[in-house]
Amino acid sequence: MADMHKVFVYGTLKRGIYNHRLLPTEGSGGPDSAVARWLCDALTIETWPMVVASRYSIPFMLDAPNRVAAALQVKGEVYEVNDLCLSQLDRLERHPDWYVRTPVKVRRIVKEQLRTGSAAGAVIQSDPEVEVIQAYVLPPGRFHPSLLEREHYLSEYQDVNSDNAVRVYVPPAARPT
Ligand code: PCA
Repeated sequence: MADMHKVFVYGTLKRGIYNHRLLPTEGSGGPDSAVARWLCDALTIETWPMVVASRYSIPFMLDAPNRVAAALQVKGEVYEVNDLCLSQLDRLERHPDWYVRTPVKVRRIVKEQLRTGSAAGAVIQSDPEVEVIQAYVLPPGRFHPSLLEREHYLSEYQDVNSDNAVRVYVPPAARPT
């Protein structure tokens, strides 16, 4: 069997969002086709400053875990992907020249109650087991240091159609060359 790799995604690769097409969970698999399998939703153990930045409104986890006062734990999804799928993700994120695929400590979310109605105030419960999974984060030196001085960071990236959407993501194909 081909090697499989676990990836934690927190931005436009999440289900329902633009780049999720690069995680073909319906794929038949095999060495010639990219295939991904959803394993769980997860929450980072550490706080990470997550911002939507650049003129293209791109989500970034900035590589400064547990170092920024207002940063939050980030919620995302864990997938198992084959070699071809991983190489397509690396190409999208321009790893290692832009984002860098970096080990991040996460915990599986086993249950989440909506913060509405009678369940108001309920919190995300997560599995005590910690796993170290690779995620695409932006290393120091590739972002302006002032991005670490914000008073608010995201804990969950949403696309423009959702309530806490910030700005509209501009996919690579729509950017001027
Ligand atoms: N794609 C990667 C990193 C940020 C982005 O938009 C992801 O979803 O995890």
